[in-house]
Amino acid sequence: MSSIFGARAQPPAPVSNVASIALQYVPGDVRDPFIPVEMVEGGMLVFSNLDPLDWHNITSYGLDERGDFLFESELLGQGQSEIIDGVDRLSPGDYRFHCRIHTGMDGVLRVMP
Ligand SMILES: [Cu+2]
Repeated sequence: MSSIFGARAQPPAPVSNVASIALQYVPGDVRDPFIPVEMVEGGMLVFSNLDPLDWHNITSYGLDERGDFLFESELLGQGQSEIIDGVDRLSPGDYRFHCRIHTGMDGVLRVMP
């Protein structure tokens, strides 16, 4: 079937979002009430820092076979957003992550098949 995008077009990757607000990830923070960040395998995840007071990022606890982080964002200031590198390569499962500069900012990303 042809489309306006042409025969070789891929459907757009589903986009999920996670924000940081008041030193917590929303959603995804490990504290009660725990609601993981959910994304579809192969999709995109956008991180937005909505915290007026601090810079934040997202870094996986897990490492790949080369010793690199499975996924990581840049450090973002207030109002900045970024597509997180590496999440599109994750297999289904739960992945813990944290902020590089704030101990206690911990979250979980859930990749769904
Ligand atoms: Cu932080």
